[in-house]
Amino acid sequence: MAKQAKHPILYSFRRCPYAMRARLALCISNINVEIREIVLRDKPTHMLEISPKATVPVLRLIDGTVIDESLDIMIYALGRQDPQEWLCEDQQTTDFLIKRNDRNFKYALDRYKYPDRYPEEDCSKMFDHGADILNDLNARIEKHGALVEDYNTLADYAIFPFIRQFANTDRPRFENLKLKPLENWLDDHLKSDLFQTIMHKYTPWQEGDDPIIFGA
Ligand SMILES: N[C@@H](CCC(=O)N[C@@H](CS)C(=O)NCC(=O)O)C(=O)O
Repeated sequence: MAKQAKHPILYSFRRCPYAMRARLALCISNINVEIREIVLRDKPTHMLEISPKATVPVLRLIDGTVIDESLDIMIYALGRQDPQEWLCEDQQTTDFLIKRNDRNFKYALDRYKYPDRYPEEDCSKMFDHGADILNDLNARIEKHGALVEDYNTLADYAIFPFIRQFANTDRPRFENLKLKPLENWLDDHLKSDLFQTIMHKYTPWQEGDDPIIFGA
């Protein structure tokens, strides 16, 4: 008989912004999971069995339920425990900002960062498309202190890993946008204990390894 898992299992990839947002929420909600760092080009068979769409993050609960969308993992974790009130009242703005990030901003980010992957497309305007969204985020932060409320909520944590990638692609070009409130907001996230914790480096998991508990 298969051994009963003691903890939920999280398949994760350190540098993936979707996996980062899932780890942020799991960490803040104090849910201990067995973390299995993967290599994208050599995904574990068990992960592919439980989630054939083959993207990280994937969370498998002890009862066998599989959650394989990063935002759903965040909402699951915060539904269990939400000590910093990331789930705020303004769900409409939160949904709008996250959807725009996951569709429009990610689209521009991929093409700005990896134009070689899109040889048929003209990627020359992708920095500007991303920057339009950054301008809007900057205005919101300038007005409220964070994206939705006057403190960081779900939208901030779901979005900043993507802004990090955009900024790191060409730091001087990003800084040249002169979006100080956004830059400070990003720096605060990157310097936070929470971010340091979720960016711990794990050796890729292999079948038979002893469990490594994340968040413990
Ligand atoms: N909608 C998914 C997207 C996850 C996603 O695309 N993750 C990337 C890594 S950043 C991935 O696993 N890609 C598969 C691959 O590169 O093989 C989510 O929010 O969880």
